[in-house]
Parts: sequence; C-alpha cells; structure tokens
Amino acid sequence: MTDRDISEIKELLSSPQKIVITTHSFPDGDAMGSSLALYNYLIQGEHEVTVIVPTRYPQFLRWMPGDDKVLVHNMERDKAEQLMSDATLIFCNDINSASRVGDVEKALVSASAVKILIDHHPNPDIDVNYMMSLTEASSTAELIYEFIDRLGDTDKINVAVAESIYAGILTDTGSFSYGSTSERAHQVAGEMIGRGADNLKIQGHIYQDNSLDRIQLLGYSLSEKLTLYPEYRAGYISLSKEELTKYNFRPGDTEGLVNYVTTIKGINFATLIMERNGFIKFSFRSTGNFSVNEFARDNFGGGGHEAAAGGEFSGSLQEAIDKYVALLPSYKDKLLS
Ligand SMILES: [Mn+2]
Repeated sequence: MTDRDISEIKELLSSPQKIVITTHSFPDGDAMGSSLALYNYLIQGEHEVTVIVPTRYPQFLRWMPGDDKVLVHNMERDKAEQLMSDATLIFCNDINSASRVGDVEKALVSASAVKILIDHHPNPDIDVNYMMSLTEASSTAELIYEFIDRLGDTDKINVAVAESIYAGILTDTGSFSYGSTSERAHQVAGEMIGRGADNLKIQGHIYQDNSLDRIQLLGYSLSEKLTLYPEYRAGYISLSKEELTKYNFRPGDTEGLVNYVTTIKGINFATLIMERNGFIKFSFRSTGNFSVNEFARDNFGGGGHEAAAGGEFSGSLQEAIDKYVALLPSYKDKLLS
C-alpha cells in the first residue's frame, strides 16, 4: 500500500461512509480480531459500520467489543446482502481470494463499493482498489495496527481496538509460538497491552473457557483417532460426524487440535480430517520446511500459509483418508527435507 493509497483512503474516510467489513468462512481469532479492531476504530468516525461474517464462529471469541453487532450472513442473508450492495467502502480482512468468504462471494464481487484488502496470506488473487498484503505479518490484526498507524490515528487505539488486535495476534501466532511470531508481533502486542488490553483476561477467554465436551473430544482424538506415519514424519486424526455429535461438537471445538500432533517428536506434518455437513474438511499444519499451503492447494482445492492451511474434499470420510494416505509417498522427499 503506497503513501498515495493511504492519502486517498484518508480522504475517503474524511466523509461519512457506509462501511462493511468482511472476512473468511469459519472465522478464527484473527478474522474476528482484525475485523472488530477495524470496526472499533472506524465507529469513532461518522460512518455506518457493519461486520459481516459468512458463518458463525466459536464461543471463545464472542467476548470482543462489538461482537453483539456482528451480522452472520447465513443467518441474516437478506440484510447482509442489502448492506453489501449499499456499501460505499468494503474491507476484506484475512483473505487472499473472494472465494474465501463463502456464500458472501457473489455479493462481494458485485458490490460497487471501493474495496480494501488487508491480509497476510500468500498470492492474493482478488479484485480490490487498495491492498495491504504482507506475508511477513504474523496476523491480519497486526496489519490493522499498521493500517491505523499509517493513517496517523494511533491515538484512536482505545481498549476495544487494542483487545481485538491483541486477540488476533495471540491466536494467529499460537500464543507467540509459530514461525510467524516476529519481533514486530511482540512489539504490537506489547503496545496493545500498553493501551489497555488485559492480556490475562484475553488468554482466559480464549484458552481457559473450554467445555468439558471439547476437552474430552481432544482426549478421545489423541488416544483413539491418531494415526502416525513416522517414515514420512506425518500423522493424522480423523473424526466422523457421529463422533463429533457424540461430543456435542460446536464450531471451534477442534481449533488447535491438529497442533498437538505436530508437537510429537519426529512428526512435522499434521492433518485433521473431519466430516462436516456434506463435505470433508482438512486442516494441515507443518513445523518443518514442508509447505502445507502447496499441499492443500494442489490436492484439496485449498490453501493458506506455508505452515497452516486448509482444504476440502467431496466424498466419504474414508475416501478422504485414503486419498491423503496415498499422497504421502510422492511427497516423501519434501516431507523429510
Ligand atoms: Mn490470519
């Protein structure tokens, strides 16, 4: 994003706008943190601002300031689509392609608003007017800070903005443990604490508020459903719909589950294969040099980051597992590199 882009955006924001902020399906902590940080910043001007998410998101993210104003597209479709078409300015957060917004894609693509992308995924492929796309950023939330900073508005980072940014950085770095955890990530997180974000309270909301079902699903997955392929430094957990139902699965309950597999000594490539409504969902993690972004893109119509990505498969759970297992030999060199 050039200085000229910034001054044009500043000019735009100097008069009241109808603003929509949107993000990817199955929003995670960074999707919600970055969107609500931007929301809490923008409502300090004379704008009408709405966050529209494609699908619901986990309970452990539902404490952020402004959460009660978020519109879920698949629950209030007509209202959401009207807002998209009336919008004068649309922010796309934490996505690198319009398809990542799921059912919101059509409304997003056809909207006549000025569009701004703020994201940290590789290879952005989306039609927008302005783009802040930096893969070296730990999170989109960190980029929301950079965006506000470049607009010269850091004095508008109140507690609501700071807590949302902190939550995005915290979750997208896996509590400051992933490779994306840069000096900058710590600096911005530290500044958010300085601006009033209560880091222990946020940790509590995100990591200390589990349902018993969620923890028991974690235990079951690790003790009964884990298959390892040490010769490929790989392993996967699969969960059927029946198993998820047994543990009263709710969105977010398997968040972080796949990361336990990468913590096993000698395992660098972890996969979670889950049966969802009408499709199979893959989550991939890598702690080595293996690019799960490439693996997801080339085999499961997905993508993400080098170290964390997702994909989908249509067919049965067993067919999905078979396809995954059959792929391992052809990736042996890359998996062992
Ligand atoms: Mn992110």
